[in-house]
Amino acid sequence: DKGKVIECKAAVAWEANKPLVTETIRVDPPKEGEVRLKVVANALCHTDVYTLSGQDPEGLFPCILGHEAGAIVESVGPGVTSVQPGMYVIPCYTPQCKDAACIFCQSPKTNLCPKIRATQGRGVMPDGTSRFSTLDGKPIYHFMGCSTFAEYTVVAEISCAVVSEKAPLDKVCLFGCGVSTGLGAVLKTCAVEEGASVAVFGLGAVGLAVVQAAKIRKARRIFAVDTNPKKFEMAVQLGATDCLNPNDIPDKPIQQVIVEATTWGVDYSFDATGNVEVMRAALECAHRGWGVSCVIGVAASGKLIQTRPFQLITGRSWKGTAFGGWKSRTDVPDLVDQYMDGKLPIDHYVTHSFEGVSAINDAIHALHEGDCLRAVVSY
Ligand code: NAD
Ligand code: AHE
Ligand code: ZN
Repeated sequence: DKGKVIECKAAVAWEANKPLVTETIRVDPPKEGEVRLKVVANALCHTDVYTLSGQDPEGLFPCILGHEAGAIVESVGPGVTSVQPGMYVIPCYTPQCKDAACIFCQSPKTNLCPKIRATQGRGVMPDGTSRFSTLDGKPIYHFMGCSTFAEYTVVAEISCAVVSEKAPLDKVCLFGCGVSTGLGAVLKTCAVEEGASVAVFGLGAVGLAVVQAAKIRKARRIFAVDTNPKKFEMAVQLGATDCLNPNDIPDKPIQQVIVEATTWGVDYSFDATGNVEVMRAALECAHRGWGVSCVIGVAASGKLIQTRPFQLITGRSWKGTAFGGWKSRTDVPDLVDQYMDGKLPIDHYVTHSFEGVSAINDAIHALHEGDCLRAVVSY
């Protein structure tokens, strides 16, 4: 079907806070520098739910959400050289253009390639138009440069991480966002060292991947904090040494509990909740003199973080991570290879599996239920 419009099923978000509607849509062929993908499996990340809820200032409707997927290249547009039809790819919302003139791609300090960020945030492809439309010709917005709640999607070539064709896409799709992010926050953004103490707030797939990576780095003590105690079993399996439910300790701020348990606080802390009060607690439980706190969670529109500046004066620092700091096209294939070699297990994050695009609403329901880490929908 190269060069032709494809009609296929997609779960369309028509408006905020409404269930997705399964529609037959039209997917245009890829233009210059673009790639059309057959999406094989999609895992639901909390961020999709957040945008659907209407709290994302960049949330545009109608759109096709989804950004944690495994796919096969269907066809490529003019000028595309790094992927070919049939290749296995993970679409990455943080692209990597690798241009010699891209100071971000050339810097080892960041993964935040800005090449297509502006149009991505406006829900369109780099030429300012959409490849998705309804059967009666109304355009549908893209999302995070991925839009994987559709059987076929179009993404930029620079958003495609080529991975092993032996990889099970219904598992390695997790490397498209949450699991990579939690792992990278520890291994890359904070470069946690052996023997460090760590606290992680929020034990969804992102926070649990923080625990898993802290264990890989041989952290000495790993505090796992969640208001949902169902999450503690997996946290302990992955290496948490102390599980804390703030609701069990109503008379003391959770940061105080962690500081008292460690004398001066933890070397590294991570927010994986998106709650700005929790971000403050995470900063304030960091070690006097050198503690680093990393924001991973995405807060709702209009929310601000706060703390006493004294917390920073006395040596704590606040940082954040997007996609765990991984340079997507370089690093994601490596993560997949480590998984394939049995060195980086991730199957435990897949708690729910469904079939067909229309089951994405079931995945959303599962993520809300509280015992779901990742719900994977195979198309
Ligand atoms: P999730 O919904 O599966 O997990 C969130 C967890 O936080 C749940 O276990 C919940 O019980 C817990 N929680 C909620 N309120 C809490 C509180 N007050 N104290 C302690 N725990 C609390 O979500 P996820 O998919 O793991 O994503 C986590 C966050 O990370 C989301 O905000 C998501 O948008 C964000 N995210 C950011 C990036 C990035 O690159 N920065 C990437 C992926 C996801
Ligand atoms: N659109 C939001 C910001 C959303 C946000 O911060 N997204 C994270 C990724 S969440 C993945 O599940 C991120 O990495 N952002 C960096 C980027 O370039 O988007 C808003 O506030 O406008
Ligand atoms: Zn995500």
